[in-house]
Amino acid sequence: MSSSRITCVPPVPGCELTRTVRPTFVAPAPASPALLATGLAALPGVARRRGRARAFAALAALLVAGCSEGTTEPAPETVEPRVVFVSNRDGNFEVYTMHADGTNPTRLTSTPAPEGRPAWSPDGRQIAFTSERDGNRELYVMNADGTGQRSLAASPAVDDNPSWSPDGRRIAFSSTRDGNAEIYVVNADGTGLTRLTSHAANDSWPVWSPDGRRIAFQANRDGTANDVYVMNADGSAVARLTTDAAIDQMPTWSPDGTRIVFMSAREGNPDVFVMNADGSGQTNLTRNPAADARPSWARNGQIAFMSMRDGNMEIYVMNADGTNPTRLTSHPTSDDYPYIR
Ligand SMILES: [Ca+2]
Ligand SMILES: [Ca+2]
Ligand SMILES: [Ca+2]
Ligand SMILES: [Ca+2]
Repeated sequence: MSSSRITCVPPVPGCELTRTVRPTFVAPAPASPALLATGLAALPGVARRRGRARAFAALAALLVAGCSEGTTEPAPETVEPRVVFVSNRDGNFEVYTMHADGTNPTRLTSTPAPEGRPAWSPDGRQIAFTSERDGNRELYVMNADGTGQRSLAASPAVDDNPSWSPDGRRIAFSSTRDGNAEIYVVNADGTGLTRLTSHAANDSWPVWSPDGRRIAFQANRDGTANDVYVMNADGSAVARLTTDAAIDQMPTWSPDGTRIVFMSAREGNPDVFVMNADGSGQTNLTRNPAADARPSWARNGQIAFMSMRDGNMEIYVMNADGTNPTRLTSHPTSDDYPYIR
């Protein structure tokens, strides 16, 4: 348990309060009677003159309208679960969450259609994912507990690979709505659709850098196999980061933005590689004869990925230098697309 400060804009005497943050934070906790009483004591004369009921209402309004979280500290974030993934263990592909040690797998979707490619919002309160429940692949967003599922920027084309901007306001994704896969950005409320790329090759798998200034992606612009590219968040200044003839794809940034982890088949089978954000220092982290793919880099430095090394698709975590790979799932069906935060 920890506490955080709530401050006021503009400053109001007595409005600064201390609140307890629960291990799993979903929404701001309602002020307790004790908290309200504490606050009332700081409002001179209110309770005496206007009566207890009206004073409580006044303080409640003050807490909503006058107080703003995050003016001195970031808003509280969800602690657990930290891994969202896709599995067909219940008959077809659905989105699940689990704790970072693999415990407490929880199914969030339940449709006859395939769901895929889940991505945490930066504050951990929402999950973007894809679903084919309306007949073709669309973007969806839901709360972290699976409630409130809604589609976003739907089109008859294939819409895929959502990635949140670090401020949580926008989602980058790929879509074939203009003829071949291009990268788009849309506001999290579905407005403001903007196309970022315009190239005859397939541009997909966009991932926002932690500082919000760049987007890494995969494309086959310079050959038949994908390579990893990076561009400014407005689509300008595209730069190629990998040049191997084999497939290089599925990039994800390190939490500090200095490195990019990706999948490459350059050593004969899919492995998880890491490189500096400028493309230098490309290094194989897995070196396993089975397929290793779809890495995701957690804030604590661990890298989650999918591997076939134990006979079917399972989810693993390892240290950022590739040491101590640890299996999180153990199920004969496919467990894939881990996104760890
Ligand atoms: Ca499904
Ligand atoms: Ca679609
Ligand atoms: Ca491998
Ligand atoms: Ca499995």
